[in-house]
Amino acid sequence: MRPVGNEPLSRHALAFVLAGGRGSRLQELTDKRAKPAVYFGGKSRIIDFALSNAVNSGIRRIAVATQYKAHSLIRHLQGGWNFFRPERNESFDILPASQRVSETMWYVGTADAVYQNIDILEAHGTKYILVLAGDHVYKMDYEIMLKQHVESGADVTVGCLEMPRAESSAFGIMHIDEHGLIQSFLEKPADPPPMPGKPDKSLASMGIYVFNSEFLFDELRRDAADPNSAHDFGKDIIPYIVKHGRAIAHQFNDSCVRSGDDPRSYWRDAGTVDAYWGANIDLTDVVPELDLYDRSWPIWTYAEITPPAKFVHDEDGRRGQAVTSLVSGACIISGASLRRSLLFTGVHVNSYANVENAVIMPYVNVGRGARLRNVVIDRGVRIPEGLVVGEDPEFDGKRFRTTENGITLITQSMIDRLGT
Ligand code: ADQ
Ligand code: ADP
Repeated sequence: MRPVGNEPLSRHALAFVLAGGRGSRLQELTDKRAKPAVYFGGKSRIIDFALSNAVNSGIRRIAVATQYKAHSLIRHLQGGWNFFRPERNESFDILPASQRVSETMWYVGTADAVYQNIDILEAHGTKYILVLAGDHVYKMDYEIMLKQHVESGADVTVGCLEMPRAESSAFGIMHIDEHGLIQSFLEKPADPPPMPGKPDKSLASMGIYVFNSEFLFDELRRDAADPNSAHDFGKDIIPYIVKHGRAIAHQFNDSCVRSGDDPRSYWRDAGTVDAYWGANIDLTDVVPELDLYDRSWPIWTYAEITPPAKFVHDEDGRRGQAVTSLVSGACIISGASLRRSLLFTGVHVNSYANVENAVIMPYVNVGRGARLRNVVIDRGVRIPEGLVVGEDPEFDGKRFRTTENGITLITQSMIDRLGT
């Protein structure tokens, strides 16, 4: 298929979403699930943002590579993302690492995850392939990036953003010239080089790339034959193209969002417990930076059919109430008080409980009289009656996982250990 006339380029692109990584800085939140499957924003999982961006940008062919603890992720994808129709030239492929090439190999690195599926990608025959990371929360119109890629004649176009230098050593860091040509690329440097004239900033790769498909296949085959390669985009493929070809930066900013109801750009890694808590709690702001209510850029997801959230008095007449909070379907707040909190589906909060600055995943039960502050609570946890968290950091640290910023992560196995 070749683009004709003014047809959007997205119709000639396939989005290949890398969703196999653990995201170990999220600690126990990724013990049972990959980072892309971690819950975010009350109704969604992290991967829904990259997938929604793809669909909202007009892309109708998507492949998702999974590896680490993929069960929860695969069930989510099958439940919520199965609406593509082959008869309309649409497709949605879930590609678990399945030893398709050799009998002994899982996906070695991110490039290998694409390489092992080349035959499937060739069969789709799209002119462009957009490689995406499934583990960031952001809104971005990929059509704008595809356009730049085609107009600049780049071999690869790399999405990037300015980031505080102090936070950028977990990223690929680049230098570009005045035309956006990438002149150097360092994968996760211990001491990230600053941007010219901006000593506190570095230009970081978002881990998203646009390639012409044929060029990508050639590069992957070259890389696969290289015994010294880790078969990773950030470590191998991108640095090689920077040296031997034309790698061009696509800078993420407000102009990468189609001006709809909400023309502001938003991007978060949400890769640590602190960042994860912060990004979720920010949604309770009166005007949050990430507008989930923007109907011009909906975040699609698998949503259970649930009854409405319910707020009731308890038997003593105490009000069940929530202020500055997001409360999802099937939650019941009975004689308890919530402030600045985000509740996913099916959370029950019982009488005399007091909850503040809390991110609470689906189907948690908060027992009577519990006082919880500055917490992230994993799915299905049963908080015992009267538990107090967030008032004595030292004591919290002994029983749960507390972060530098004083956020406490609570999982069911930590609760189970309390009794012993
Ligand atoms: P990292 O984020 O550290 O750096 P990586 O761990 O390779 O890169 O993860 C990238 C994406 O691939 C994630 O979405 C992850 O879930 C997925 N993934 C990891 N291993 C996989 C595997 N074996 N199979 C399938 N999917 C896998 C990269 C780049 C940096 C860039 C950052 C931006 O290398 O240059 O700055 O992304 O976050
Ligand atoms: P998480 O990301 O929290 O692991 P899952 O989507 O895997 O979320 O769902 C978690 C819970 O769903 C499990 O603890 C289990 O009780 C239930 N569950 C697990 N497998 C299935 C299944 N095949 N069908 C329905 N429910 C399931």
